[in-house]
Amino acid sequence: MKMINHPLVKAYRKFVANRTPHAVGFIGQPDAGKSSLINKLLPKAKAYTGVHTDATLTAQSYDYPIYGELIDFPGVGTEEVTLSQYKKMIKASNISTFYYVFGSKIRETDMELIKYLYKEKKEVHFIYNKVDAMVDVNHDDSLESLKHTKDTELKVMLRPYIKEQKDYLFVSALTGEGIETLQQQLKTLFEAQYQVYLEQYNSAEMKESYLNYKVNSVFPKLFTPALKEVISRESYSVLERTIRSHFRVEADDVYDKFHMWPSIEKHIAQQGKPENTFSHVMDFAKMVQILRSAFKLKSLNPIQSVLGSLIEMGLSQAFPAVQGIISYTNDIKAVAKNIIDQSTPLYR
Ligand SMILES: Nc1nc2c(ncn2[C@@H]2O[C@H](COP(=O)(O)OP(=O)(O)O)[C@@H](O)[C@H]2O)c(=O)[nH]1
Ligand SMILES: [Mg+2]
Repeated sequence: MKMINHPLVKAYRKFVANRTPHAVGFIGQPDAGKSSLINKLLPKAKAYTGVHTDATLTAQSYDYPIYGELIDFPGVGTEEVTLSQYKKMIKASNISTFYYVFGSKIRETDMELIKYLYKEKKEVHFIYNKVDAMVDVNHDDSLESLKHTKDTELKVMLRPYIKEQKDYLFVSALTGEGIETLQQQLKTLFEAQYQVYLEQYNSAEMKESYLNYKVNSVFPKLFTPALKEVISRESYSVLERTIRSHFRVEADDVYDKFHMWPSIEKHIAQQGKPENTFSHVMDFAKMVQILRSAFKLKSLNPIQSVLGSLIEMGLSQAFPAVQGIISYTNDIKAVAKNIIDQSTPLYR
């Protein structure tokens, strides 16, 4: 079966990844070398480096081999991005693990943000970049003792807020020093995240939540002003196509599953002759209820007028049609579930 590259499978992989940890953020001081580090880690990445890079206001994402992403954030403590905007950006990103990159002394703004990261229960690691340029002006301290001084500075600054002992990873994006260690850490990190992704991918809850989301979001595409026309002409193939393509299910997939074509029309026919109706008010309420439970809708506001025009045409015709549409949607949902059940979580 061709489940590996099936568009539905690709979409589901993305859905799962977006709901599980799949990224590591590089944040920290402006000009510390965040973008340079990403370029060093991912030779194919072209993160923009240089003096004015921190005018970049948005975080940039770079694919990590096999699984995950490295996210290049703008610098902390610039005029372009205020601290509160920065916090919002972190919150919106949903990233659980960060590398905080330094290229010079810890500042008040750094501390503010680090405190925030811990408050938000983020995993934070520290990098001291440009270790190649770390020289003692008096030339009487060895590199080891300079590193020791930096580590001590970090520990002293963090002590009031963080119980764990935190050390710098000393690296240089220029000479490559420490990059292998960083790569090892990232590998371990992404492997752990990938395990979570695998479990989630195969969980019944995640599949159900994806399929329900699809059912919910196809609704506005079906209940458009054109629906009245479709129902009165009893030509449902447009709706069927809309539903299939929304689920990214192809005609062949449907045939494989049913060995016959399901159709809205067949569903309508199975329901038998509709009763004659007396009360439009009651029928309207019934239709709303059917739609509510079928689509788990919170608000029917956007389709009120569509429902209104269905009622106008006489419910005896609209009712079975709406139920036929719901049944067909459930058929396609079952086909989609079948495809996902047989698919592999292979990410990239
Ligand atoms: N000496 C030295 N310079 C570096 C290193 N990493 C980055 N730089 C330079 O520092 C400047 C800022 O780098 P960039 O990656 O844009 O920093 P960002 O603002 O944190 O993304 C650039 O001119 C880089 O060439 C390093 O490890 N050593
Ligand atoms: Mg940058």
